[in-house]
Amino acid sequence: MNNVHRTRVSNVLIVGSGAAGLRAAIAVHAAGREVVVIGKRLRKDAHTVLAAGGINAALGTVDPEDRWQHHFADTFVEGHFLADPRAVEIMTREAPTALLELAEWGCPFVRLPDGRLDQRFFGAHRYRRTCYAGDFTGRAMLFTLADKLTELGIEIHENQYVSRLLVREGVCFGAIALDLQSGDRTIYLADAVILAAGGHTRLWRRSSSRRDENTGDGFALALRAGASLADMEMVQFHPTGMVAPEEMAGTLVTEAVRGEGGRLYNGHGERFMDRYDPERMELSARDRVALANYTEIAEGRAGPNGGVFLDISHRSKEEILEKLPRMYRQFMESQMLDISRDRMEVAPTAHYSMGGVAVIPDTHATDVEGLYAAGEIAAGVHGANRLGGNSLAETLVFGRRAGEAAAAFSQAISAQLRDRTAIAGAHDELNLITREGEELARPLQRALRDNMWEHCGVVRDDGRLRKGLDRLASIRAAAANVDVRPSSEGYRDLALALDLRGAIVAAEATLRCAIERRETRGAHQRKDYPNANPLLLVNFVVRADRDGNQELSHVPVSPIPDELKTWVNTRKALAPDGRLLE
Ligand code: FUM
Repeated sequence: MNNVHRTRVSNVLIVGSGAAGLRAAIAVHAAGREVVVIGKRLRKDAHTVLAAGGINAALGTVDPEDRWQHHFADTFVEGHFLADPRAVEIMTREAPTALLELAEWGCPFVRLPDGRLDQRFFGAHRYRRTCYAGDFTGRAMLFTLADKLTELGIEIHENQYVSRLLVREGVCFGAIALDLQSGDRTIYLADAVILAAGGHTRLWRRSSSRRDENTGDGFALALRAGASLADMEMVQFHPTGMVAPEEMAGTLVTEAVRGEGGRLYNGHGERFMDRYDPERMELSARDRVALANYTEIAEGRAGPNGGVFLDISHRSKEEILEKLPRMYRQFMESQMLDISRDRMEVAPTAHYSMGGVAVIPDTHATDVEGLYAAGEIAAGVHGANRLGGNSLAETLVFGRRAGEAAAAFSQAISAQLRDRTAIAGAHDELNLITREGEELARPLQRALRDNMWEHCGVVRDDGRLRKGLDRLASIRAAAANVDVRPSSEGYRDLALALDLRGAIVAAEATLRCAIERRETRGAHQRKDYPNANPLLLVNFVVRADRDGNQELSHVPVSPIPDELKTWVNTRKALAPDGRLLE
């Protein structure tokens, strides 16, 4: 049996090299603790690079009436009251400072002629509060953060696949990682670990994530370590993903297109949003626009490739090239389509995990001592529907907070005990999974993605969800017999098998929560329960027992502070459904 490994010790280990992980690393360093970041991909190629349209902060540069309390109210109301109010408060209060700090570090956000940061509209925001760098905002942010890490001398280890977090008597003390090129194993020992490993939206056939990212492995790692997951049914479908060519289907068409005036039409040439939200039209909330697009398609008013049309051709080519350069290139390169002249065909695509690892809002500590979570992997901020631009704000604000909390934890403990049995167990698992088998991981991953798309998509019902769970059981049985061998492609086979295992765990939690939430709320559209149920103002929580069996419970949503109720009620009055707070 192979138990050979290197050891790397630091005060804090960060799993994930996207914006949340890197911002956390800077905070740990600032607190005077040593930190190492490990990521599955290359240094500047985490999922954050795909975040396009912008990052929200109530700076009030374009609309001076804006306040963080308005941002709070927009986020909380459009999240259908399911978010943790404290988490929303922290994010909206601290986003301006976090964003200005990044601008100071050199992030090339677009500026007004007077030098202040420009802000554009995004869906369901009352004011223009989305700062941006063209339509490649995430990439600009990630590059700025990565350069800052270089300046500070913080190490990022690339191509590291974490197969297990190491836990001793309920305390996390590191992780085992496999180098995807060489197969070398490293035991990363740390006083505290921050998971910033993304979500699980690659588990749907149409997804805005790339191959082998956002596969739910972070959720599985956390659950197995003893943490709990919350609101896993809350998966955001972005209204506008590409539909063609087939290999690009699901790729994001940024909301910034609608922010810059883009209009939606169905295959009959009707501008249909006036039937769904006549006030806000294309700048309605994501859940509503996604459902509108889905409905137009499902009721037979689609275009030739099964989508609806997004049109920005009324803007000049110069404006499009300035504000939406990536979109221009994306359609030109893939379809030879000039979006300054022709309409884009689009359809909903799985985009963001709004549920995830349950954390304490202030510190982003999980239920496991020494384990923190930040970014898309963490639950709490978005409730049942995320506002576009809030994810990048979340990465900066809670990346910093998790980093500070993990550093403080590291400072406070007097000793960190390792557990040789836990380390040996992590090796055994990798050894056992490497063997000949009858199945291949890729086709099973595809089957899982089809299953989630068909049975747990934009619109759901009990029958379909249960079928999804049954189908998942057969995929799980087949996955036990997957062929895993080191190949010329490095240790891809092993990573695929591990990804599949994680994906099955994340999919099960999602299906179980989706079955249990017998109501329609935000992105969770139940055909058989078409209304919101006030009794279900709860967060569903998933835990796993020693054998991995998932158990579901629920807890009431935390109450909203009195001083924020008026802001929420004022905002609520602008959106017709739902209730005013007492
Ligand atoms: O459409 C977009 O640019 C996505 C932004 C977001 O999800 O925050």
